[in-house]
Amino acid sequence: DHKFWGTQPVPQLGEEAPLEDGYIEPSKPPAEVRQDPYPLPKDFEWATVDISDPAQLREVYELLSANYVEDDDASFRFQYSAEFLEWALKPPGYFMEWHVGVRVATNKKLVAFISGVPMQLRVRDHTFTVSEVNFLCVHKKLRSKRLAPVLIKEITRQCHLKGIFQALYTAGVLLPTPVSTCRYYHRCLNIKKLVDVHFTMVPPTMTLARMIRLHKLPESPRLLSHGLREMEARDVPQVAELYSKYTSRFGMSHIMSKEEISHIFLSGGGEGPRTTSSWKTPRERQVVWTYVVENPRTKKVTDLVSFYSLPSTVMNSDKHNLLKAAYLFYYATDVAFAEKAEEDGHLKKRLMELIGDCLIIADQCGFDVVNALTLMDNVPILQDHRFGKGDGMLNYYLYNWRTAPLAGVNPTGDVA
Ligand code: YNC
Ligand code: MG
Repeated sequence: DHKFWGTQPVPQLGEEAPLEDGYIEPSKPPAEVRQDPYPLPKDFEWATVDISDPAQLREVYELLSANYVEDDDASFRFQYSAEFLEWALKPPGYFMEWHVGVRVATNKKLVAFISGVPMQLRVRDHTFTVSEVNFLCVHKKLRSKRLAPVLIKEITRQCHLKGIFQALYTAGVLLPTPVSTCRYYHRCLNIKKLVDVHFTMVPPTMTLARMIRLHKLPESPRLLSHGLREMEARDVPQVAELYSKYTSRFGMSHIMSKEEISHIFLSGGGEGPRTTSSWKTPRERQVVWTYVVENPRTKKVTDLVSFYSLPSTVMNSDKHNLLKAAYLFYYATDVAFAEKAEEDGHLKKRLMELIGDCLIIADQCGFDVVNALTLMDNVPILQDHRFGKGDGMLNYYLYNWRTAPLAGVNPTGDVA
């Protein structure tokens, strides 16, 4: 049983699907929101983390590098870069008060963290502002002391203080109650290294050489001749429209303003101007890679594809210490709106090309693996591009919002 989650405005496990979508508990007027922070165990104190201060950003980076999410066998641990954290935590309209830290009172060491950022979320036909809660982390030495519920209650209070009463979050663990569940898939690029670090293995019916051959990719993207290039600031209006139209096809989506489109697809660490027509600009500490296809004749942006960099620490290899992983992110194509595109297989064909080019670019940029989830239009593409089914699941949760489950995978991990 869930001593904490049982008290929260979330659907409880086993509850029947609601007849109507809506909140679970009503929003509170500002005067009724609790004004003082929740009490922490003695020796600890709350501290808003100022991510704009490089020293404090570094502290969050270090806390997460040593204590954040690991896979089931403790072989790999996410190693979000400081540039990634800054990109994720400072979208347009962010609140510093939603970057909540816990410090040791005596020496001020940062030992726990939780964050929220505001976003517009559409769930079926309702659109509302939510807090996207992420980076919940408690130092390994302070685990199982019920600190996590205090952090969650405090971020909730900070959201309420800004007039936000709904939230979106994801977790690998099963809690009451996912609105959708996705499985991770992995496209191996650097086979030799992935075998060395036991990320994958050579099947008994295969040799390493054959496995490498099977996963070999061309050296340059196929859609270059159709106008594939890096996204630039001038593309923002067209990308905003294409993104919004494409994602309206799904049951749940992030509604993005032009400012967010620009932040999400164009900012994020990368040094140097994005004004080149090349597709492979060497950039230090780049977080997100975004490409568009611009029809050379009409100058219309017809496609969008992106991925981000999220490396993992390799915990038990003496050959390698970092697994360089790219995660397939948003994409969109106007082929989806052509008549009968889906029936005639045009949509799948175009997505195969777009995602295929993503793999080629990630390979050329030195990534070891490309990861993707069973969401958007990914499912039929993954197998054909030699993605392998992973062990990891990602559950999506809504706080204080009821809706019937959204398409994803069933609990055994098979595509529904
Ligand atoms: C989790 N990931 O079930 P019950 S994902 C939420 N998300 O409560 P204790 C979690 N709840 O079951 P520990 C959770 N993991 O008794 C555990 N819980 O009701 C629940 N790991 O607390 C758990 N980061 O402090 C149980 O556990 C209670 O010391 C137990 O701390 C947990 O960022 C944790 O995986 C995860 O750092 C902090 O294990 C710790 O184990 C850790 O005794 C490694 O807690 C890193 C890690 C989680 C990544 C993520 C999303 C977080 C969402 C939080 C919920 C947000 C709700 C919306 C709030 C805003 C509302 C508005 C408006
Ligand atoms: Mg604890």
